[in-house]
Order: sequence, then C-alpha cells, then structure tokens
Amino acid sequence: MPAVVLVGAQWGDEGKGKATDLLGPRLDYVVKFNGGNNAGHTVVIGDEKYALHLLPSGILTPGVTPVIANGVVVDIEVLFEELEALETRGVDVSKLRISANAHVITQYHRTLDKVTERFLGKRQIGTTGRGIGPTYADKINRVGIRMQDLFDENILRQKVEGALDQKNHLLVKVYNRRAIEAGEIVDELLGFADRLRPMVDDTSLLLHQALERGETVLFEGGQATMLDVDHGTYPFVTSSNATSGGAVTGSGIAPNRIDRVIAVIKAYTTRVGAGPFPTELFDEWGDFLTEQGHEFGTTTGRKRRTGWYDAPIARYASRINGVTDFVLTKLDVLTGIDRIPVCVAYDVDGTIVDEVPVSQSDFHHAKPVYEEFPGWKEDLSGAREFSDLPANAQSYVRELEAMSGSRISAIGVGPERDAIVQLH
Ligand code: 2SA
Ligand code: GDP
Ligand code: MG
Repeated sequence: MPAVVLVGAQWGDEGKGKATDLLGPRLDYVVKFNGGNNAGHTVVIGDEKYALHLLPSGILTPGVTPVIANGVVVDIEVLFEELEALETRGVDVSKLRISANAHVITQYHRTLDKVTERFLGKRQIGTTGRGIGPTYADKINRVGIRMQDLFDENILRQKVEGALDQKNHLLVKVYNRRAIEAGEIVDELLGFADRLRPMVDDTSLLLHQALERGETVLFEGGQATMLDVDHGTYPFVTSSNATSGGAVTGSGIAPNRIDRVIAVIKAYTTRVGAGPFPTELFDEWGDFLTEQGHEFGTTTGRKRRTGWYDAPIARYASRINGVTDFVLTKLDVLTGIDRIPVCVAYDVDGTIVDEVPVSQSDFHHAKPVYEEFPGWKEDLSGAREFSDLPANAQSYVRELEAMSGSRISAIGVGPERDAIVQLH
C-alpha cells in the first residue's frame, strides 16, 4: 500500500490519531497536508497519552519520517514547543521535514482570528483561535509568508510590510486595536530561521522520490470532510481542504499515486464549534455520549456537541473522498443503550432525501429520519475478533456498513493502541 490517505468522515475527532498510529509500523513517511495547530489528535500508548496538534501523529512511530507539507499553516513557536515536549518524553523528532512552501502563522493572524470572531457576535464560527483562517486568507490573497521567506531578510521585510498595510488599517479603524509593527514580526521570525533551516526542504520532491523507491507514505488529514472549505458545511468549516483531494494539492504528489483512502468515522457523531448538525442531541442521551465518549476538545478543551450516527454523511464522505475503507471508532461508547437510533435519510421541509443537500438552508432544516437497532450491555473493550463482539454489536456494524457506501475494515473498541478489531 504505497500511498494511503487517511481522513475524517464527519466533523473531526473521529480518532484519526489512533488510526494513524495503528498503521505506524508499516509506514516510511507520514505527511500532514492541511490545517495547523487547530488539530488535536490523541494517541494512547500504554500509560502514556500524547496530544498532537501541529505534528503528524506518525511522529510517534520509530523510524517514520514525519513531513509537514505545503498545505499546512505553521505556527513556529508551537512547532518548537511541541518538538521539545516530545523530545523530553524520549520521542525521536530529528527526521522531521517541513515544506519550504508551507505558510507561517504570525501574531497578526492569531489576533485577527480572535477579533474577527468577536466581531461576528452571534454569527461566530467557533474557531480554535489559532490564526488558521487569516493565514489561509493571506495565502489566497498572495500576501502570505512562507517558510522559505525566513531565509531572506529583505524579502521577508517586504512581505511582512505588505501584509500589514491593509491589516493595520483594519485593526486600528475597524477593530479599535493597536497597529502591529512590521519590525517586531520580522525580528521574531528571523529569530527562528537558524533552527528551522535544516528542517526545511522540497517535500514534494522528497515524497515523489520515496514513492518511486516503493516506500509507504501516509497522508494524514486534519479536521474532516464536513469541515472542508469546499465540501463541508460552509461557512461553518475550517479554511483548508480536509478531504482526500487536499492530500494531492497539499503535498505536491499526483492524484494517480494514491492507492487507498481510509476514512475514520465514529459510531455516533460529534462536532465542535457552530453550524448545522441534523442528529444533534439535546437530551440525556447527548450527555451520555459526551460523558462515555469523553467528548472534549483536544486543543481547546471545549465540550463537543453529540448526536447519533448519520448515514447520509457517511455516504457523502465515501463519495467525496473515494473511500476504500472505513475505520469505525468508539463502538464501545454505545454500550448500555437499549435501542440505538441511526439517521438513514433527512426530512427536508416534508421531502425525504437520502443525500446531504447542497443547499445550506436545506441542510439547516434537515430533520433526521431514524431507524433503531437493538443495543447491547456487554463491555466491548476486550474484543479483538469480530466474533468477540455481542451479536447486536455485530449487526449494528453490519447495518452501518450496508448504508455507508464503503466497507468497514477495522472497529475501535477503546482508546488504547491495541483496542481494535481488524476485519480486513
Ligand atoms: P479553525 O480554528 O478556523 O480551524 O475553526 C473552524 C472550524 O473548524 C473546527 N475545527 C475542529 N473541529 C474539531 N476538532 C478540531 N480539533 C480540536 C480537537 C478542536 C478543539 O481535536 O478537539 O480542541 O477544540 C478542530 N479544529 C478546527 C472548529 O471547531 C470550527 O468549527
Ligand atoms: P482525531 O482528531 O480524529 O485524531 O481525534 P481526537 O484525538 O481529537 O479524539 C478522539 C478521542 O477518542 C481520543 O481521546 C482517542 O483517544 C479516543 N479514541 C479513539 N478511538 C477510540 C475508540 O475506539 N474507543 C474509545 N472509547 N475512544 C477512542
Ligand atoms: Mg481531534
């Protein structure tokens, strides 16, 4: 399996970190291709728990070369903090490669993210406040700062001054904030340059050469399908392409190199931040899923919204990403529910539809049409074979598979590394 893409199928936090870690021993490279330190991936190894934000989860596997590709936005201070924290715990981070074309998150991006959210009032997106949106906006506006700019002081100064021209006007006149000094930003960025230089590379070429040698590369998506800026619930999305296509543009490898697309999907649904969520629960079952599933943000600690499994979203994710395999996670969390509702279609203003509606208003109005499946009481955490699961858990999985558009290849039954039932 030389080039594999792994993405989230829902609104994030499906357990992508754990799924990547599982593939670890078979990998040579793990590539982060979108997002930045808005991501939060948790990996549990024995008694040790790791929360990764900017670095790809594959960094925890000895021998793997982790890559931060061109599609990522990098907060350099966070990068160094995360690297140091891992080194202190004995993780070898020396192989990390960072694309010369990756964009840099600066202080003014973080400031703009926070003030814009405040300004939006009730229309807030609920961002992580890490400066992600403003950094991608600068990239698209062609006023972004890239890693390679840090190695040419003149260019860097010109670019930072250019980027701050309009922003200072906005900050002072619209948001009533103090102007940001270009010199301060330039000095800060230059201060990182020497340490970064040996890590920065042409990662597109590096990955091409690795694939030519027949090595295995995993492209690890941050956030998820329904948060994708083109295919998600816009404007309540992140600012990057979190779907499998993003792996191509975000890394500089060609689409025909991809062999497998794995989508991680929870046995129920969660979402952090604002935006439509048809199966969201506001009753005690919602609290049950939050508590049993420990549904709190890995980056911000925010309580996640919770709801039942949404099959139209699974089918949508299957189609948009070209999913070859689903990894179904957190099946263990559903233990103890008598009958488990699953959304099989939507009622949109009296019409039954079984696809995610393209119209934002229709999706906002979509009411879930539920089918119920019998639950189980047994603890699933010790299951390692499909036959170890109680009969009702087995049929729940089979029913989901039949309505989700792709086969289920593995089932998560607990947060630990080995709490998994492998089917294919
Ligand atoms: P941003 O900061 O511009 O990317 O926010 C835009 C929307 O994207 C959502 N988003 C996320 N949703 C789920 N998990 C994410 N990562 C962290 C985690 C989140 C946390 O793993 O738990 O700790 O709160 C993530 N990152 C971005 C965000 O909620 C907005 O809806
Ligand atoms: P990611 O952003 O997709 O990598 O997911 P997060 O790490 O933000 O959130 C997933 C959470 O679920 C983490 O705390 C994982 O340790 C945990 N987890 C992953 N798989 C399973 C599973 O199968 N069962 C349970 N109970 N927890 C899981
Ligand atoms: Mg997460």
